[in-house]
Amino acid sequence: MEMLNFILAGTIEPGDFTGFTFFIGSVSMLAATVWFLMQHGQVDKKFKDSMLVAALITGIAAVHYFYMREQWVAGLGSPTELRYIDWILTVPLMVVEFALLTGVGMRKLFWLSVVMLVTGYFGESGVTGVLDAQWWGAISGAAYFLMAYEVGCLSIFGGPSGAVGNALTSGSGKIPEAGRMLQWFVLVGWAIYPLGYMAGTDGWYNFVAIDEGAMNIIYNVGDAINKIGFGMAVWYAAK
Ligand SMILES: *C/C=C(C)/C=C/C=C(C)/C=C/C1=C(C)CCCC1(C)C
Repeated sequence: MEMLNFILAGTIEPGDFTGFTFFIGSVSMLAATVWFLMQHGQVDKKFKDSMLVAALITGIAAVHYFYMREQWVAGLGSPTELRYIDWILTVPLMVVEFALLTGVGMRKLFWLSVVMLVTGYFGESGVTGVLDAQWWGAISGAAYFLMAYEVGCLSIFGGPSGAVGNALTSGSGKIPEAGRMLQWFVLVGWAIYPLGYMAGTDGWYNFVAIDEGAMNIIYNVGDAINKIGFGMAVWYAAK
């Protein structure tokens, strides 16, 4: 009963589509977590850590989504702090997924992800007052680009593959196939976030194209695709 109250507390007003996507986000993250944990028992030993990390990612997100929805339906606006706390925990765990799959060191990717998210938070929250959203966004975007390079996204188009990218797609079988999927997630799936950020914050274009409700919908869709999709790609390699 406690658990049910926790999940259902805070009524979503009719027509609050953003609130609805927070709700769907929390439930789908929870379902994915249960499923990844069940698959953990089925896969080969060397993939068990990967499935556990996949479950951790969606599990951490599920908890944050419950609270983010609470904040949103209470009329308290964008849950920016909870959002970035969720990301600063889950994105480095996605870096861990790369490392588990390839055995390649992940220090560089880890620090790039921290820079990407901390500067993104500064821009979106405006806490520093030092730079405008577009400049923090530009620094964050540079870190994102370097990450994409490092995991070999450019090699999709015949470009250089970077250290992690090399290890990810060399050889044959399911691991390089899954590696390619992960590269596509980073290239296309992760690009959803800077698009939402650019449309939802005041930038050099000097207008805010969408309201915070729409911005949160974009982030919520991005999270569902990337967090669940990442785990599915790893599961594909393990199966
Ligand atoms: C599960 C959460 C994930 C995969 C979050 C990823 C977030 C990003 C790739 C965010 C990137 C941003 C930029 C590249 C520039 C503008 C600021 C951010 C933080 C939205």
